Amino acid sequence: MTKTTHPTADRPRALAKARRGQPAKHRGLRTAVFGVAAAAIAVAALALVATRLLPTGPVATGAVRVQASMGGFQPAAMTVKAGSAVRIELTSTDTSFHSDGGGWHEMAIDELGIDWKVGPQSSKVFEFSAPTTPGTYTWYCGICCGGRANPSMQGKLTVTA
Ligand SMILES: [Cu+2]
Repeated sequence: MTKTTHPTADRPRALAKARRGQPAKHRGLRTAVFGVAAAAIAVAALALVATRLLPTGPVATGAVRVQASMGGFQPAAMTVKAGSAVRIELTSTDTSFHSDGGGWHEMAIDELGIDWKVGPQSSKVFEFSAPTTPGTYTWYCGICCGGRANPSMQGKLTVTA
């Protein structure tokens, strides 16, 4: 026996080297995971902001844009001429993630037989003939936030002579 050094004598050094190498690798992984998470959060935040900015495109030809969200209607009042043809572009600016109504909103006027519904983050154009006699009507959304009883989910249609 001439060899005095055990074959695995330098094992601790190898282990130490491996341990030194490991954290760097894990740090890289952690950075990657954090980066992906941060990017996902940024995208989610942008999506939320985007829902507030919708819609950005031009309104449908000859239509009045009415935006509906959990906060109410915008505008919440409209004046039309008696007997006139009215086009309304109804838009829901809410996402489907809303637990109350799933982003759906409604514009209903019982007296005029109007009951229009629009899905999350979408627009739809509706047409109707204004009544021939002047008056005021209340429109409402019965889908979200307590439905018809909720004063913020209402609007006023004024029909003038
Ligand atoms: Cu609603």
